[in-house]
Amino acid sequence: MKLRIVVIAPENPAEWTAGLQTAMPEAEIINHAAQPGYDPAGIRYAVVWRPPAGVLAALPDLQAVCNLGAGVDAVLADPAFPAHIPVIRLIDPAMTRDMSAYVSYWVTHFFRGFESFRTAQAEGVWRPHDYGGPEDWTVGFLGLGEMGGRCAADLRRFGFTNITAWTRTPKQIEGVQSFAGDEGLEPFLRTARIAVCLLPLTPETRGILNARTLAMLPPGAFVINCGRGGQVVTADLLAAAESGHIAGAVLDVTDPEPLPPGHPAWGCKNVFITPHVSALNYPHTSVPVIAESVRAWEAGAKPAGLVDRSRAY
Ligand code: OXD
Repeated sequence: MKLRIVVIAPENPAEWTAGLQTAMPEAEIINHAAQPGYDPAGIRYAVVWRPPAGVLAALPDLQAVCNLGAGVDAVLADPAFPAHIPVIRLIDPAMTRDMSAYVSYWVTHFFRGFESFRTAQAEGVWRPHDYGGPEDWTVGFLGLGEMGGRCAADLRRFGFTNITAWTRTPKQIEGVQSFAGDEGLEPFLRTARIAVCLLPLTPETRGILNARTLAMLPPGAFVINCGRGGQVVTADLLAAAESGHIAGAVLDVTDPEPLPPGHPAWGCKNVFITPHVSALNYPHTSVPVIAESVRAWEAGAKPAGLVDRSRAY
């Protein structure tokens, strides 16, 4: 019997199915959306993005879930999803590269004060300003996984010599000052002129950026959130941005998401919203990674990105 894999993807399921079929001719790839009534027996893998609750629990022979993204919170949020099924998050080098470019763009935007040129242009005024050096700016990462590590390394190439990171347990990465655990959060926040959130969403990280912790950032700090919307208490961020304590923020992820029309965040002039596009995944780069994970699991090996379900990332 052929290896059976189901694709449960809300966007472009046909493209993902076709891509996987080409990469894995040895398998039967089923498109959940287009093949209603397919036989769930013998399906060993589900390739998913935000699967509807209960769908995975209906696959009796499921061996592992391959998530079409780095954050697996939506899979783990399904109360019916069996606790023993392994989940593999996507580590796509193209997404890691794109995230780093996105973060570098916004760090540059904020530290060079590019916004003021927009204002000057609207006034028709030639108004250069000094911006100091990147070494004067401490960029602090909340979360230092695959993506955070790449962002930190790339920023160092642009001269950001003061890079810090806050993680659950201490991490040693060249050129990055590590802070960890509950006791490390305040000293980490106190120095971060630009705080970049790349954390997974877990019960511990939900609401981690709130009125109390935002107040620990230096006055005039900037916040970039590319983790999950639930990590920022939006009302608290908007209040801090309106008071000027937070000089600017960019939210690529929001709570709720998508941000509904009329939400106050749309109108906050120093908060930029991008619609969850910091690092998109495309079949031509992600499918080979997924195929490798499935083949590794079939061969009894541990694929990169295997989630520790006790930590939820
Ligand atoms: C991801 C995402 O989890 O794009 O990779 O949000």
